[in-house]
Amino acid sequence: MRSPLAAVPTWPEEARARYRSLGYWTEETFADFVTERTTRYAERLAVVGEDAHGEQARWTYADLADRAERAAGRLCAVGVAPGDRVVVALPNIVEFVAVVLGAFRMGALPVFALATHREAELGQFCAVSDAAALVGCSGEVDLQDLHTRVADVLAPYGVRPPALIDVASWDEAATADTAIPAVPPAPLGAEDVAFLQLSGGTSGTAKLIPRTAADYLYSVRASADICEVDASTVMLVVLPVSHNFPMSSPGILSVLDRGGRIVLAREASPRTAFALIAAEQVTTVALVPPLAQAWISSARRRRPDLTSLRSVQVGGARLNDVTAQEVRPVLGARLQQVFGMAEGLVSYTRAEDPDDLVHTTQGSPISPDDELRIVDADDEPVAEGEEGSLLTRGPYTIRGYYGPAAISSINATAFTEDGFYRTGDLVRRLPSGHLQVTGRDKDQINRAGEKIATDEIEGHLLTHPDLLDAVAVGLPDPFLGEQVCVVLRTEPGRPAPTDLADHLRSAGLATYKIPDRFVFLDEFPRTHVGKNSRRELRALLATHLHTHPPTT
Ligand code: AMP
Ligand code: DBH
Repeated sequence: MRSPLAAVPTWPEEARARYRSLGYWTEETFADFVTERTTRYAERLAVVGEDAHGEQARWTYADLADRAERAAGRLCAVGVAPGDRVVVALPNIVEFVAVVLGAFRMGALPVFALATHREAELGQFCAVSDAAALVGCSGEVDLQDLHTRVADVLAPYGVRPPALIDVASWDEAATADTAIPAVPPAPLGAEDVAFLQLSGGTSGTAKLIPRTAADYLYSVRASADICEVDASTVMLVVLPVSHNFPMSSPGILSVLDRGGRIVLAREASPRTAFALIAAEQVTTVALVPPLAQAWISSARRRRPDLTSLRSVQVGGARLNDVTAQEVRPVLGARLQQVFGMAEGLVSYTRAEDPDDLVHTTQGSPISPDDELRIVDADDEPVAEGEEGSLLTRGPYTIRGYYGPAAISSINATAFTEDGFYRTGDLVRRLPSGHLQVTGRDKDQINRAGEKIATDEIEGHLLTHPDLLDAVAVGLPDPFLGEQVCVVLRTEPGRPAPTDLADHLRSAGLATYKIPDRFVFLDEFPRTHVGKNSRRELRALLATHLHTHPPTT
């Protein structure tokens, strides 16, 4: 038996009652959702993509129900019980959908990791969530070895290693699946925590985001309406499918809600994506800004057949106005900007918005009951139209991160006393109500839409014996948005170490976090405060590197 879910800061009863009475929160659980939709749309095609063996799969909703049922049985077979956490670290393969719906079906809670995460990240997620199982796919990664490394990370904390499930070992063709137990109904209610999503830029303690069926399915249904998802929707997924954006904004869940079709791509290159769009008559796709740029420049050269494409969503990082204007003429589809966060709030430009707002803003929130405050450093509202820090609360925005006791101090600063989430984003609100994301006041780097906590990289670097200090800064990059730059100081007279990327890799850090640049300075610019404020130092270093670009 694993420990029960720790207590989670949640919406006060008054807010819950209001969200229910407004019809936002319903009694539908994810288990209900799986059963009802796969029955309702049984004959329709649900998921197209590669399976764990690299074979093409095409599953109807009935097939999906069957695969989910088997996945649930396989979870039970390794000892996963309802309420247990299951860390899912799969690439964009059809088994991802089966495992997640299977977990929902039996009431286990997926923890949405990435296939690119390694033991440093997976170990944290397992430790914080006390995960009963880790689901991966061997092939690109030696899963047994990774599992051993995760167990090594967990041992000092006295956390039992999770059971390992390798979806590549599943033999779905075998008829003798008698070893798979029958699955009892899931015991979760709609307002119980149903899964844990990751917060970008997870630092010292992994911040896991507890979402319920009531709050999440509200955002999914409302997103489906706003984004006009219906049975004719064919959604291509090129971003890592476990990210909140392709999951829910409107994402694969709204496609399943409406009986549309999901097309999973294992990689996001224009060549692969364009072929899939033509072959599967894809109608919509979600991209991060660097991918939008890459697609546009490739489409100009190749002139692919993208006639089926109706809308292209871009989000995860700020899209520049020039790229925004090129989407329709070059890709032949409507642009929709999406500004969202796994903690909740999602903002969309709407089909009826005038072009200039679609090109220059990140839209307006999903819900009339999303409460937004744009404040200064003292939490006082700024004048209308001015830039300020965005705080938000509402029917699908969490009131606290999940975790053992250590998380409560994080929650005390990440949320206001009256339950507003401090997004860490600087925004301005136009008279039309549209938001523009103008910057950030959190210690995070947004590299091509992947969020990276500066202190995570710094912490791992500082374990290197030759380094005295390390500060990670995001430097503007025309393609990535930001690149990861670390500024380092060694003992005077000591040579600069050359093995830092290897050092980080062997610490078990995902490759996307490995810095793009290592810059050595004899001295760091001084901050005004006597004590080192890392935030101030980071700002100074970013300015310094701007005016003295590194030559390396
Ligand atoms: P996470 O908390 O990891 O889900 O990441 C959400 C963060 O991504 C937001 O708080 C923003 O900082 C950033 N983000 C998402 N979409 C956009 C966008 N369209 N423009 C600018 N930043 C964005
Ligand atoms: O970046 C994100 O996390 C994000 C972007 C767009 C998100 O969580 C979302 C939409 O729901």
